[in-house]
Amino acid sequence: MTPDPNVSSIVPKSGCTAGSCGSKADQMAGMPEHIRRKVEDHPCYSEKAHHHYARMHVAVAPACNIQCHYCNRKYDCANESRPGVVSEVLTPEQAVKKTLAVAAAIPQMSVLGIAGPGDPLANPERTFATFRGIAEKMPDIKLCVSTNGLALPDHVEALAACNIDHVTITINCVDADVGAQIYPWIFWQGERVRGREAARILIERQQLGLEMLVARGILVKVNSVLIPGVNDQHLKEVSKVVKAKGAFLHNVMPLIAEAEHGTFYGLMAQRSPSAEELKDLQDACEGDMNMMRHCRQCRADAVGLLGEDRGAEFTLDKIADMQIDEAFLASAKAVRDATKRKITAALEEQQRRAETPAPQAVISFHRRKPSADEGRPVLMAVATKGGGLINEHFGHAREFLIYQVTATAAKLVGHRKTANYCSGGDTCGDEEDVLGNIIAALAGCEAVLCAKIGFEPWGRLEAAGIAPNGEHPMEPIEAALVAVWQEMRAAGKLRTPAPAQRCA
Ligand code: CLF
Ligand code: SF4
Repeated sequence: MTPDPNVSSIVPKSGCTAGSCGSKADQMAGMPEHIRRKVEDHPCYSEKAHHHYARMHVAVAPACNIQCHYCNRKYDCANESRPGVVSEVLTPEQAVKKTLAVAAAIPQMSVLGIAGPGDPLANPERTFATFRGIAEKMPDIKLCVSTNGLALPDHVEALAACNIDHVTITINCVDADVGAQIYPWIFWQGERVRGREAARILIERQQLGLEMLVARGILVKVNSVLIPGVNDQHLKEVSKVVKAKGAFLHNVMPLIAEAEHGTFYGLMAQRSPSAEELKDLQDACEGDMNMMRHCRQCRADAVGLLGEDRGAEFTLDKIADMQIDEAFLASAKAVRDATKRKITAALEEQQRRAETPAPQAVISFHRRKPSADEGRPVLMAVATKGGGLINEHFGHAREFLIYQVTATAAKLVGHRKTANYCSGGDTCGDEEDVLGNIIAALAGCEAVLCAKIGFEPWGRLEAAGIAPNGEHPMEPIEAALVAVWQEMRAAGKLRTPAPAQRCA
């Protein structure tokens, strides 16, 4: 099958163009208009969009047709969710009602995804009934699905008929010998198939499904779970193969294996990759493929911006009495449209500012030859609650975005989850040394930017060699990071080598 040239041509030849690796706005500049429209408000397919747009998942798909060694059936599909998380399974009718309620309350919501708790395409009636119900009531909401790929070729036509523009396939290998170490069995044509043959069939079906989707002009993201000692050496090859077949984006996610999750890998003490191993592999694949770095491995019933979970606000009992009629739908749509216009204007303004000529200090710095140390990239952490702004108090942050910053660009390279230091009340931190754990999580970073920060964390961060910075509240993240880099260089702080890198 021939890939749609419009899709494969937008996968960058190199992940880093013109030295501004993180700028997805630049990436979008070269995109065909119809592709740009597909990704500009999808929080997973566009790093820029993830600061502004929300997604929700509905857990309508309980069954699965394969077994992965990192999965325990008691929990959600670990191909897109953190293992150990359980979602309440909804009927398609309940799922449609919940989606209407969320889209009315969260006007930044642009995408409805089905990602579990089993495999959506192993539950085709429930999955497609949900998609049809939502498409009928809210045609402006993008529909998205994540699958292990075994049943995918059987459903490509139905996905296209539902106007589904975004499909994720979890592809952990393209070699059956590797696959046999990940998948003990699949359920195929009414029988349980085991071992290498199971992996061979699964890989064949995944690749066929990928080709069929690309031929239909559907954007494909490939998720891969990085399993040290099993597929870590192999994923670069996976990246090359799926790129050649026209996949749009590759998302390498770390294996999470804990004995208490009861998975095969958890029980046999298979280790997870370190943050540094994950980043190294993402960097290695980036030469060949457009890599996703902002995935939060969200749950099968996640609601909100990536990284936040507002699911508890929309349980079935809370939405049971909602009256949803034509007027309700029209007014929710009007609010969503207005929100999208606002976000688009804000992004255009950010882009305009980024394109204005660099200040004199930056120009003169580039004209004279900087020493290698002075020009080195710096890892910085950012506390944000969305909108692309530095707008979160240090003590309230539950995660920090990690950027690699140079003289002219800031590239998102990951995120680190932490407990929040001030959990309410008069006191911050506790005897478990929450602050110490946050500082440990920020190892390798040389600065942390936040809207505000208290005296105690300020002192301890400084003592740990991480410069606290509350001087850019409500400013756009990337511009503020570059400004801080310039300040550090001007102060001679970049003459010293970077601390031991333990990247996101
Ligand atoms: Fe959901 Fe997945 Fe669609 Fe996104 S999630 S079905 S593509 S709308 Fe996104 Fe969540 Fe990562 Fe998935 S952050 S786990 S990549
Ligand atoms: Fe579990 Fe998902 Fe794998 Fe099925 S595809 S076994 S639900 S991780």
